[in-house]
Amino acid sequence: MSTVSPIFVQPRAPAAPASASSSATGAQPPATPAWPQAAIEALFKLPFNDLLFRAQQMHREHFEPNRVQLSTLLSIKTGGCSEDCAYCSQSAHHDAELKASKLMDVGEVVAAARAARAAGATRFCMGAAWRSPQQRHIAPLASMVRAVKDLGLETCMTLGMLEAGQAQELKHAGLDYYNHNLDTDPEFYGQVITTRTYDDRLQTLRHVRDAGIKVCCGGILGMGESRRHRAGLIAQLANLDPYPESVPINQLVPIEGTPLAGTPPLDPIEFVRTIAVARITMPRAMVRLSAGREQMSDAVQALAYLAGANSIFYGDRLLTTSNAQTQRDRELLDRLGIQASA
Ligand code: SAM
Ligand code: DTB
Ligand code: SF4
Repeated sequence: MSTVSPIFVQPRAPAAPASASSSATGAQPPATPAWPQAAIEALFKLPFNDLLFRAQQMHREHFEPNRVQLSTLLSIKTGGCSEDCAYCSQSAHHDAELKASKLMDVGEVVAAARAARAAGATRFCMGAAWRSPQQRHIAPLASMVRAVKDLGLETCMTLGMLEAGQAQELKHAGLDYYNHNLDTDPEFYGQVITTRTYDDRLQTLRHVRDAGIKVCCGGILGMGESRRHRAGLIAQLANLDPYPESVPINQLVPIEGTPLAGTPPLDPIEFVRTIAVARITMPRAMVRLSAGREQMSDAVQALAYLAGANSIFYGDRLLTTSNAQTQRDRELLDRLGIQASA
């Protein structure tokens, strides 16, 4: 028997479907949150088996249980970023050993996208180490979107903060998703990033939503935050109206030369709990088991799939660090009887 009242862990109102783009105001949390912080903290406190059972039940109501979507990442502009995100190798404020580079040519991007498609990916995510793109970058970025889409891949970009007009131009080129993470709880945010505010992030999310681009928004676990902060991050995401179509949950990849390099690793059970809580509170979202999989055992990844993760970054590299290798992923998915899906 659970010690937590089942009534206590119900949301105040049914969570908004990810597809229902009802609100013209986009990403602002509503006045009465669908998921109060206390209800999310109560989910975290459930016995692990009860939590995973609920998450798996929720997963089966909305998705094929044995399918995982594959996205491949490419860093199209690496390093030299003016932001000071404490986890990131690409910040000019830190001393990570990294070769900075300019924006790639469209031809190189298309070659990488072709290789990703051949390996089985259905979405191609292009990431740039910018605080925000300059207007002169938008035309080449739009060409990349068009060319990758022509290959039959879904397109995703993550470029930092976007103005409303820039989001509209990328939408016009055919951009399907924009990745812009809230990363952590608003209270903990200032300990990780000082060069922008939480509201800056929310404003870009509104611009993306208003342009009709699907939102990919999640965070990082294992930065030294508390469980209350993890619950706070999930509350922020789940109370977006509508909540994101795609929710990447990253585990910190500690990188030498960054302020978070020596952070003690997060308990893997707590990581899996967070995936389960994301699944329960955002039932129709694709929950992506993102950075940190290389460092995870097969058993922890299997638990994350059981908890409702149904998307991964697939390919030997993330942005500046290595990912779980393709061959290992193929073998693990095969051992689990999980198929790749669109
Ligand atoms: N500059 C853009 C931005 O910040 O939105 C796009 C690129 S940024 C690298 C994309 C996301 O990668 C970050 O928001 C963060 O969640 C994740 N990330 C970066 N470094 C990471 C690390 N060392 N471990 C885990 N996740 C990381
Ligand atoms: C996201 O949430 N995780 C990805 C993607 N969106 C852009 C990035 C992970 C980066 C991991 C560290 C690195 O390779 O630099
Ligand atoms: Fe720049 Fe993005 Fe890295 Fe922050 S996470 S330093 S914004 S590239």
